[in-house]
Amino acid sequence: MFPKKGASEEEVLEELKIKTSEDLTFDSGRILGSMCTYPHPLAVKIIEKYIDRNLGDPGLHVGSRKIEEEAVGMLANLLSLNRGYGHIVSGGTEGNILAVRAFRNVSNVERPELILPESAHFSFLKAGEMLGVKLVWAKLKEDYTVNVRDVENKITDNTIGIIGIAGTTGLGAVDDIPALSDLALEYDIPLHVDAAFGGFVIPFAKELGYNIPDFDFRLKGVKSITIDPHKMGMVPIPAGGIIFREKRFVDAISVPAPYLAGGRVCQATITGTRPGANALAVWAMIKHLGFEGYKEIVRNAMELSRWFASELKRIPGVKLVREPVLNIVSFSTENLEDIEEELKARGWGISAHRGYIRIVMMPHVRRAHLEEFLMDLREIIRKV
Ligand code: 0PR
Repeated sequence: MFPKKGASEEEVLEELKIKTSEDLTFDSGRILGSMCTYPHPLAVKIIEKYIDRNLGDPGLHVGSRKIEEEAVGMLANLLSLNRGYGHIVSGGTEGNILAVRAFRNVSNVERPELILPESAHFSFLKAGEMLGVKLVWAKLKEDYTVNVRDVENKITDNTIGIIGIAGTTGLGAVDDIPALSDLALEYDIPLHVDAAFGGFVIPFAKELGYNIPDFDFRLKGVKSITIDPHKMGMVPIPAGGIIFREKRFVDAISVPAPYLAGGRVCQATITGTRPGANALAVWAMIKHLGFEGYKEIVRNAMELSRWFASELKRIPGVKLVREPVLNIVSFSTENLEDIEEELKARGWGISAHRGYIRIVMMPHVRRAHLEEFLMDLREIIRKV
């Protein structure tokens, strides 16, 4: 019911406190299956300070618009591109939708088709439905990366784009993007890389010596990349990123908004009014942490996931779905549903809906939390 009279601040805050006490919080160490984390304190400060900035009207907030451009530029650099075009958006979903929209709009195809791995995130289901693009699913290999030969077999005159994934949602697997890029160049079809999760992991992990295939704009067939600061980038929700290699892709999704303060303004994003503060926070975190800072975050996350995977392997009845590539470890057990239920009853924030339990070593996840989790898991497996 919409209240007739307002309550005091204290009353409102108290009611919220009670109602949100049901939420799991990141600092509890119980959230093990999420791709989000508690944002960096500097990013939180920035959100509060610049909460009123609206990138939907860039003529009003000229400084913020330039900062967004710089943030996009730095993300492009991280992804091996001198100059990129794009936006800080609401998340990986919007990034992926914009890429499919751009590919569809630059193509001249009546019945557009998109080829994507069976492991693709469900945001592409939304993209396909909203944009009238038929999704053509490519099979996976035994290691859960896309079967490039199957992708090739599915190319037709109607193919408007190919999707590769650098860090799949379920397993953190990285597709053979170099091979997909070759294919894309050979058939002259644009390749979009969904690095919503992997974008803030792979560049640092490679630098640390982990053997992960190239996935970024170094590969000439890659025309766009989704990279989310609100996952491993330590920035508050909402903060996604979409970077295009060429301006023509952004032009293809831009609509005029001429009455806005900037005059002759165009908008390419799905959202109109959108938070400037989050784009500023992306900029600030990159400036503050730098490559070295993110590398340390990724070093911990990667080392923790290797240790966790080796511990899991020692538990009878537990099977890793595959060796971890990034900081995601997924495993299955017998009677998985019963085990999931019991883990949840003990307060663990996990899910097993894909037929396995996915643990993401986000920055808030510590070894002590995982040790406690392993103890519970061993005990439950013995019982069930
Ligand atoms: N692409 C990939 C590879 C993803 O994993 C995700 C999200 C997206 C795109 C879409 O990103 P947005 O959710 O930012 O639009 N993957 C996470 C997942 O499904 C999202 C998530 C995050 C789920 C935190 C739960 C959670 O607690 O696992």
